Amino acid sequence: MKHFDAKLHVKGKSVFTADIPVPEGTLYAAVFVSPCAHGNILELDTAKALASPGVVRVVTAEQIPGENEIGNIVMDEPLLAENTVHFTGEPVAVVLAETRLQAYNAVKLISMTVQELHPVTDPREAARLGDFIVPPRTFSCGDTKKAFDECSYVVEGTAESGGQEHLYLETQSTLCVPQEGGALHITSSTQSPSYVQKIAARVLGIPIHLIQVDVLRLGGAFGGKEDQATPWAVMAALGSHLTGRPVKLVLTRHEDLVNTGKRHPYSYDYKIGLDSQGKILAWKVDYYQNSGAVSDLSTAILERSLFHSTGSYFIPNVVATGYCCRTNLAPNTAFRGFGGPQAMFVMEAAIHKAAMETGIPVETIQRINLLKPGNTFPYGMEYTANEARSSWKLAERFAKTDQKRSAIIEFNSSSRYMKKGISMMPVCFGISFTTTFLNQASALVHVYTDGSVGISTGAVEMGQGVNSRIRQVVSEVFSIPVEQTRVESTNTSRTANTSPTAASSAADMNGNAALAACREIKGRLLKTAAAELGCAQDKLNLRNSSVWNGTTRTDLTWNQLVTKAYMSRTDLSSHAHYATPGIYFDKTTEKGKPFAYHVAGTAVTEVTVDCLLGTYRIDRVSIVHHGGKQLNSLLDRGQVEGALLQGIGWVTMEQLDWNTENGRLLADSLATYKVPDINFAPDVDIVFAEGEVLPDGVGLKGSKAIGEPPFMYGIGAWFAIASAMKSYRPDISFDYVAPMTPERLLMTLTAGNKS
Ligand code: LUZ
Ligand code: MOS
Repeated sequence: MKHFDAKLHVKGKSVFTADIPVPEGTLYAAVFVSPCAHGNILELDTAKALASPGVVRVVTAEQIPGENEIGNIVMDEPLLAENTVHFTGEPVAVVLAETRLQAYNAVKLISMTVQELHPVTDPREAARLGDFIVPPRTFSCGDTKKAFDECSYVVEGTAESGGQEHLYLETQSTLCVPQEGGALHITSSTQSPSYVQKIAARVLGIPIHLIQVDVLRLGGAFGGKEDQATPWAVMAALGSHLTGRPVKLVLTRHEDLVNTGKRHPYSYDYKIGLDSQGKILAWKVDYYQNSGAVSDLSTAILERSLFHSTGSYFIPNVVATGYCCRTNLAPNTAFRGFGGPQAMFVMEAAIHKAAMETGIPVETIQRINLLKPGNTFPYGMEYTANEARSSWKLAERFAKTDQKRSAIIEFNSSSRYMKKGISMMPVCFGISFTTTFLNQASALVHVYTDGSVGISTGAVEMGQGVNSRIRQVVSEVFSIPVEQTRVESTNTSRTANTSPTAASSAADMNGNAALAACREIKGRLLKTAAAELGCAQDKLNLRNSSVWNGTTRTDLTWNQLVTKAYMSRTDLSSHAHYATPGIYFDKTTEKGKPFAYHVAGTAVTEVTVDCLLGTYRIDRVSIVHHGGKQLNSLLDRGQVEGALLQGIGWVTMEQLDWNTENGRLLADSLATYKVPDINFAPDVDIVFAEGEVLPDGVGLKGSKAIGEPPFMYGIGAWFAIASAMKSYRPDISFDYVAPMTPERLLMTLTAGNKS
């Protein structure tokens, strides 16, 4: 079954927020943002802007009727700056004008005098200054002190991984339309309609029920719209509230690049201890997270790093400490993997360095330390699957790694500058929001009198195909064609108190809620059928758009049954709630069972590096992915391929740099920020293997979450490139900095060259 939006997308008929026809009288918003990264506001002059053609109002912090606070976890985020600015691109004033051009022209007339202060861009500098968003947090198990003393090898080092721009095709967009009685209808390109609703209510000082947030679909999000759609939506709501007119706010690409946060860059210190065979006995790691100027989701992202501190490996003695370092960058935020990729990168870096220093092959250290059923993670949860090991073994067989390694040795021995490399990348990713209470969802299902079905859930369609999956499972329960079902827009008045569509869990949770609602309706329908047919209800079932009695088809069709039920005054609607069972976490001991399950798999990456030019080609990635029972193989393939390429981009070509003097983003356009395109994409071979059987009610009909885990297969590209570099220059030493851009590659290869 194909993604239902595919046809609309290729015809250009899909509707995004910016496409919605605006009501008469709509005002256009443009935002004046801080031009500098850190300073005290001495003077803000909006008079010229207000006097310019078409401008109706210029909104600044003091006009906010409720609280100037959009924080969700830590209350440190003003909607509009007051007195001080903390990052370039921080919103200061919102101009409302009759046309978009007039609004943008007026923004240029705003002047702000700032007494500039020193901007901090480096998380280690923030750490030295003690500027943390929350106190440091440590996960530990065993006795590392004692274990390091007993190790045959102890290897220490540092590493760094860069940020990443989400580059969703649709920039942050909102249309807010006032309703009677002070109510507002907000269409927002958000992953979190309920956050937009809650924060808008707080900023405006009105109850939540006056605000309805509606989301039809997003043009990509990747985490970039989990928290960071909120400010723009709330600015539009504020504009509507103050003027009584509809307000549309759509960021330009440049604004979106500069004003919104990205994946967190991390700096790392680590120490790894091994026995003489390569068994890892001890692991100590410090994460210096570059959180940006305000907290956003940084604390939750750091927490996910701590949960993934040992990657796919079992290590008995661990101390992992994380620091949320406050810097003067746009608030860094959720991005596919949510701190997991960072933790796995430094784990692999440490293993690689240990291999280089001990002479034990990298893949040996990796393989012998893979998780086994019965192993316990540092946070106290037991690993019950055998997937870390089985996917590794299958991947070796599937990709014929032995043959490939021999072929690479042969190729490299006869090729002077072109060198091939290969790596293995095991991934093990915990599924569930680590914030336990977020693991809930609800659905509202209506069966209409013609037998068609309307479904509302809290899930937001952002291209990942969650609506297709939900339609698929709903059509299965009723045993009707999928065309007879429809998923409505995500709307806070139909589905309330929703968790963000995030953590790879939206299909699992909202799909299960929809299933529960459908089963409820199905029960009522079968009761009607039993009365109608005069037979026992427990023998009846729905199959192929008809009622069946055991193995015989009755004359009662789905459509007739629905009509009969309606005529006998049966409720054809149902609301249901789903809460992921069995999860808990105790933050005082940092132990518990935070995840419903883990997703594991292994990728084999092959590359060719031109060691003279510094360029490389990712030739092929072969993946064995344990995804449970596949629900929709095309959607799964799309998610694995997309996530893989995004992961490869993160560790190879996507480089975000900031000017350390003034804190300004240098890669602020698509001329300077490069993402992988189809020409860069490797051949991808994927084997989907079922793996462990999930308990009932966990996962969606036996399938596992798939949005984020495959991102981390991309990390293998860094290490495959490293392996090619090493065969060009065996004495090389790596600094373990991602991304490995061609420039960095050349500089690494030529470091210490005397000639
Ligand atoms: N968002 C969130 C997430 O709020 N909590 C999480 O644990 C999470 N994990 C992955 C992606 N987004
Ligand atoms: Mo996310 S990183 O919004 O699942």
